[in-house]
Amino acid sequence: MSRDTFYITTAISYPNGKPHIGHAYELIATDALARFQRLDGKQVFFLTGTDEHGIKMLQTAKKEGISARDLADRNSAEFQRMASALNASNDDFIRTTEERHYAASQAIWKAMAANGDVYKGGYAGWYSVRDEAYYGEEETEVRPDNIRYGPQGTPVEWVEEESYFFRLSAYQDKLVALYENQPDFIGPAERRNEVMSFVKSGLKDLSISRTTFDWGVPVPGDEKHVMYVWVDALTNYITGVGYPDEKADNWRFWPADAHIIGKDIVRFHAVYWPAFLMSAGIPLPKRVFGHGFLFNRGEKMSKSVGNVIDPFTMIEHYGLDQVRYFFLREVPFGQDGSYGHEAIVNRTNADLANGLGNLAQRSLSMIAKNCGGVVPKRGDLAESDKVILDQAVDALATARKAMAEQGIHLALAAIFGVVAEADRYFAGQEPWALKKTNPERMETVLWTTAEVVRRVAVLCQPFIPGSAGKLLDLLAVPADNRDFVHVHADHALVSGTALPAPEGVFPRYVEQTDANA
Ligand code: ME8
Repeated sequence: MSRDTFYITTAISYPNGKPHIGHAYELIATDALARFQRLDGKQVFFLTGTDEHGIKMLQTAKKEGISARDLADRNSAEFQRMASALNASNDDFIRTTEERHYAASQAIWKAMAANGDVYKGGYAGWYSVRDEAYYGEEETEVRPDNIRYGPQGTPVEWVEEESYFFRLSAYQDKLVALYENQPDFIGPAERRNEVMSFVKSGLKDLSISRTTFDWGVPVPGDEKHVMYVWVDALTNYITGVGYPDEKADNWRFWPADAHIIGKDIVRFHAVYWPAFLMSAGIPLPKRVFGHGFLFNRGEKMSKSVGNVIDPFTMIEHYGLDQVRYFFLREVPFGQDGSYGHEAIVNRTNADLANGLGNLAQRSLSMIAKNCGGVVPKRGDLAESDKVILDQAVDALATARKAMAEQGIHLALAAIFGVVAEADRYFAGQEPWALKKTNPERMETVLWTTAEVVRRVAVLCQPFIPGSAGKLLDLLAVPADNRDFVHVHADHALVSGTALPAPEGVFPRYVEQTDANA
C-alpha cells in the first residue's frame, strides 16, 4: 500500500563558511521534489539544516579567533536566510547543536551498543578533516608535494587515539543484500555501482568517537569521548521527526522517502547510515540520491554581478525563479553541471520570457482588449484545441513518473514541451485574424490558450513557485484550486470570470551596456 506521507531531506551543511551555490542547488532541487509531492496530494515533511560539530568547524573557528558555537550561530543564520531567499518550503530547520539532537544521538548510540555493535579499542589510521572521513591506507596516495591525499583529493593526517568502534564489518552481507533486494535504494546507477563495489571489497569496523577535542555530542557513559561527527550528523534525519520518541506525531513520516545529497557523501548515507539503523532496529530510508556537482565555467558572469558564486547575489541579479529554473532545467539531476552568465540568460530568456511569459502575455492582453477582461466564451472545441489541452494533462503523468525517480529536468522538459506546442497552436490559429472573420472562434482559441496556460502554471508551481502563482492570479484561479488534481478539465477556466489586468511575469534579461555597470 502506498503511504500518503512523504519525507524528504537535504544533507545538512557545514556552517564553517557561508552558503555557496552548491548548497543552494541542493536545496532548490529538494524543494521542487517536496513541493511536487505536496501538490500531488501527499502529506510532506521536508527537512534541512546545519551540521555543526567536528574538527573542521573547530579549526575554522580557531583561525577566526571565535568559539565553534559562535561560528555555528553566525553561519547557520546565513543558511536559514538562504532558505528563505530561495523560497524553500522546508517544514523544519535542524541544527545539530540543539538539545533534541543530543537526545536523539545518544539514544541511537545506546541502541547500537545494546545490540552489541559498539566496542572500545585503539584507532590508528588516516583521517581527512576536510571530508571528516577515515580512509584505509590503500585509498590514499602521497603526491609529488610529499603530502598524503585521500580519494576525494583532500589531505589526510595520521590519527592515533583511544576510540569506540562500530562493528561495520558485521553488516557487509546485510548491506549487499539491501542493495540487491532494493535496487532503488541508491540512485543514480553510477552511485549504486560505486557503493556496491566499495562494500564488496570488504568493510572494516568504523571508529566512532574522538578524545582529542570536545566539540561534539558526548558518548553516553564515557564523556571523555565525543561522537565522530558523522554519527551525530546522520542522526539528524530521525531527530527531525521526533526520535527517540516514537510516539511523536511526526514519527509517522519515518522512514524517509528520499535523502537528497551530493555525490561526495554517498558512502556515508548508503553504507554507514543503513548499518547504524539496522543495528539500532530502526527502519531504513527508501532511497539515497546523489546529485552531481556544480562548477562555475570560469567565465566572468557579468560586469555588474561580481561574485555570483554567492547565491544571494545571483538571485538579486537574475531573479529567484530564473535561478531556480536554470539549475533545475539545465542540469540533468544526478549529473555534474556548469553555470555561467550566458547560459543562464539564454535559458531563462528562451523558456521563461519568450516562452511561457510571452504566451501568457499575448493571450491575456488579447482577452483584456477583446473579451471585456473576462474569461472568453468557450465554444465547441475543435480537434486542434483538444489536442493541446490533452497534452497538458499528459505532461502531469510524465512529470509524476520522472519526479518519482528524481528526474527533475525530465519533468520540466515535458511541461515546457507543452509551452512550445501551445506557442505553435496560438501562432497557427491566428486569433488576431479571427477577430474580424470569426469572433466566436477567436474566443474559443483564446479560452483554449488561457486554459493551457492555467494547466502549465499549476504544473510549474514546484519549480518556480512565485511566478507560477502570479500566472494563476492573473487567471483568477482561487488559491485552493491549484493542486495537481485541478490540472484536469473538470476544473477548467469558467467563461465570464473576471480577470485582473494582465502584466508581465517574466521580464526579459537585457545586457547592461553602460560601461560602468
Ligand atoms: O557534506 N555542487 O556538508 P557540506 C553541488 N555536513 N553540491 C555541492 C557542492 C557543489 N559544488 N558542494 C557541496 C557535508 N555540495 C556534511 C553533510 S549530511 C548528514 C552531512 C553538497 O556543507 C554536498 O554534496 O560540505 C552536500 O550534499 C551538501 O552540499 C552539503 O555539503
